[in-house]
Amino acid sequence: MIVLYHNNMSTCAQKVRYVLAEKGLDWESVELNLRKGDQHTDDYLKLNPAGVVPTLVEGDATIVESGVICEYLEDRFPAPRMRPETADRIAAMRLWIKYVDETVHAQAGVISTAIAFRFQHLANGEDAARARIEAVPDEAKRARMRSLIFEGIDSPLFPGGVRTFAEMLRRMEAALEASAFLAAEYRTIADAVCLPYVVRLEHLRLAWLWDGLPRVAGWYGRMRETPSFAAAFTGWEDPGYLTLMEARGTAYSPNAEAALAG
Ligand SMILES: N[C@@H](CCC(=O)N[C@@H](CS)C(=O)NCC(=O)O)C(=O)O
Repeated sequence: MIVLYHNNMSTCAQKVRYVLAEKGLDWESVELNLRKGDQHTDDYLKLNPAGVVPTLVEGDATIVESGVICEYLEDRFPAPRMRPETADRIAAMRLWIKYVDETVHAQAGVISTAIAFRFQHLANGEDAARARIEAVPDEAKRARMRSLIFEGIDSPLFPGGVRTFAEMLRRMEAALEASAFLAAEYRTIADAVCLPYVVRLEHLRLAWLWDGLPRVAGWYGRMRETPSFAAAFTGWEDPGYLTLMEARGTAYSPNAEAALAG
């Protein structure tokens, strides 16, 4: 049995849920409340020493890192195929996994927290928010959280976040010139790992970022129509998060535009 430790709105969990759905796999859900800090308990840190979701457990195998988990699933359950067939295209798929993990993912945290999630952190007062920040093991991450939670869209980190997404979408548009999906003529793990960030932009009312990028718009439409989309995304959406992102995203969309222009 596959057990997935995850969170309903986590982008990295969405990637893995999408691959699980594409492969038609049954799995058991263990949901962690990331706002309460479930990811920092001793038991969970034994599974995932970085204290993040997702973690996949299958028998004796414990697999961390969403991109690695997706490839593990591809190796264990090769049908339907989600890896290109030639070495150069497999390399292209892996570059997407590396790019979103190393560059895009942190910036999703930047824009989501600056625009919307900071209000959840601050809901119980500044002291509670500070305590939550200090529980994060990584020093650089703590510094980032302080700036984003207390300064919001005025954080010096915010413009770089918006620019990263403009660049990601430009790269996607270029890749989609060569093939219907990001690394092949069919959906691969490259599509699964990029999709959550495009969904997040839409939730934050930043879909205007792909105005003028018709291939991205077409790709997103096709990805949304797959049955796996409902299984990985809409079926898990938290209405409270969506309302918050919509309200704050609408209010701050002009600031994001200004950040991009500046
Ligand atoms: N590189 C990791 C990143 C995982 C990650 O940052 N997960 C986020 C949710 S999307 C998380 O657990 N955040 C909780 C925290 O940082 O305390 C992966 O791809 O699995």
